[in-house]
Amino acid sequence: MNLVFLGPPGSGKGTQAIRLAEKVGLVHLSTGDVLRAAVKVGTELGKKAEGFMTRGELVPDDLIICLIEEKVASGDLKSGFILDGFPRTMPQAESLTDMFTKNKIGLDKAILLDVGDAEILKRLKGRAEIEGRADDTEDVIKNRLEVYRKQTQPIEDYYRGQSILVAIEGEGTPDAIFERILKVAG
Ligand code: B4P
Repeated sequence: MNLVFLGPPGSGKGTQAIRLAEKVGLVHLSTGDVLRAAVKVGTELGKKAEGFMTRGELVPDDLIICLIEEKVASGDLKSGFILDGFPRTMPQAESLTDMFTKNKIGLDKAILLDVGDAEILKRLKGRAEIEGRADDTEDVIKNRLEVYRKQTQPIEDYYRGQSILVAIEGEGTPDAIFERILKVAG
């Protein structure tokens, strides 16, 4: 099974993708995790990405698309995957479709976690206290939500048009949400 997880920042994409990948044996690829690791180690990619991430903006498409192209070419995704945090712009979504067509990979579902802004602010402020992520301050969270609406939300319609979008109610306990996801992707 090949899946994409969509949803605003703090919607639980990472939380749920890790659980599902483990339960059904899929590769979990989070572009946010890859970027944070690159920033930590100080690679070229990390140096280029850091400022964008700290401001709550998206890292430029060419850098991210390159990263995913390498993954697809490596064959690591051959036995099923969850893409978490990619695509996030229409150019990324269209490039992904091209990459999949070239490599004869099918996308089964795009799972959208639906969560309201008040809940998102609450969750991310909670994470800031625990993990201290540089992009979890109130101003940056608001910017990330704005960026999501402008740049990422159009992707929902793109996958709806391909009849693979499945919207899941993303509020509730992590266990309750996981049960909802298992019903459509378990
Ligand atoms: P991400 O790492 O993808 O950050 P995110 O959108 O905040 O999602 P995350 O996975 O961390 O949070 P989750 O919803 O699981 O991206 C970070 C940055 O990297 C971006 O802003 C951008 O700059 C850059 N980037 C990444 N991908 C990119 C791309 N494709 N193109 C360009 N730039 C890119 O969970 C959040 C919190 O909620 C956690 O603390 C969790 O414990 C909590 N939570 C989860 N489920 C809950 C529940 N049911 N109830 C209560 N709390 C819950």
